[in-house]
Amino acid sequence: MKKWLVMLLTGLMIIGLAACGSDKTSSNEGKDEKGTASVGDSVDYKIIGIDPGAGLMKATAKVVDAYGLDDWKVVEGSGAAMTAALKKAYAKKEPIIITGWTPHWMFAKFDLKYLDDPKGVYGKEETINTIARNGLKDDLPDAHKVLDQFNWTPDDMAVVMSAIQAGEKPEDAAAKWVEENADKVAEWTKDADKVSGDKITLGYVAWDSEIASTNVVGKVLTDLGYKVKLLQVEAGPMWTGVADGSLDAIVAAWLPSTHEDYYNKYKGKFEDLGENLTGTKLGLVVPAYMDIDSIEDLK
Ligand code: PBE
Repeated sequence: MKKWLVMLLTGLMIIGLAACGSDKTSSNEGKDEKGTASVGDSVDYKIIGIDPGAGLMKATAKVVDAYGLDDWKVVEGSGAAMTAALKKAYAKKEPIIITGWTPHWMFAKFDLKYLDDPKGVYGKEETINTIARNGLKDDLPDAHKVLDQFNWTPDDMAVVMSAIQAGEKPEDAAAKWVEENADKVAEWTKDADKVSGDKITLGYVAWDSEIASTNVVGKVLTDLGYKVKLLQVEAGPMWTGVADGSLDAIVAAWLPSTHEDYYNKYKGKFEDLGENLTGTKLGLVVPAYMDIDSIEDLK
């Protein structure tokens, strides 16, 4: 190469670098005092949410408000899209913030942490309740009895959830759990008589926790002789369905806060059969390798 060309190019490079450098120092937006990118920058100010009807999304909107996260966007999607995004980010050790809940298989599969919620916007530990349509007790008393007696633990649910996550069909994972937990199932079916082909429809949303529970209860009712239909719907229609009687029951009511709006809207139009699981949690969840601990760190 000609000497003058080398000099020209070198000169241009120096000017270019200087321009970049001055650009960096003049615009300090989104950088902390050390000059490193903020958490917000690193995830494009996005919180990966789930389906818009979920109580978790409503709670997260309140969180954004309460903590003044005005620059942030909660991305709508689904439980499956959220876990897919998490899986992808985790594999590359990239930062990601998701809306999460317990019980969920993701805590067994990935090393994750809940961000502290010092304002307590996500609320306290909740229960998952079973809700029956009005009149179910008279129409299908044995199913009603089973639904009323159904209760298990987050650990039980985790077994089914993890099997599904590992690739088993939900109905197969549920059948296996039912087979291996005959004593628990015997408690749920105590004093319930066999039927022959009575129809029952259970509604559920495609949240991993509810896919697991609904399939297990569906299997128990099938074994009792019911012709069971599991109907996947959105959260709003699930509550509307059990209130207007188009669904016979749901085992997916997160109370008292997550589904509070739905619960209050249809109060009197359904029968609350009480809790089937205790010890749930909602919140913002990040991989443990991220260097933040509190929702306040997002500000
Ligand atoms: N969830 C799982 C649901 C209830 C079950 C926490 C995503 C919700 O937010 O409504």
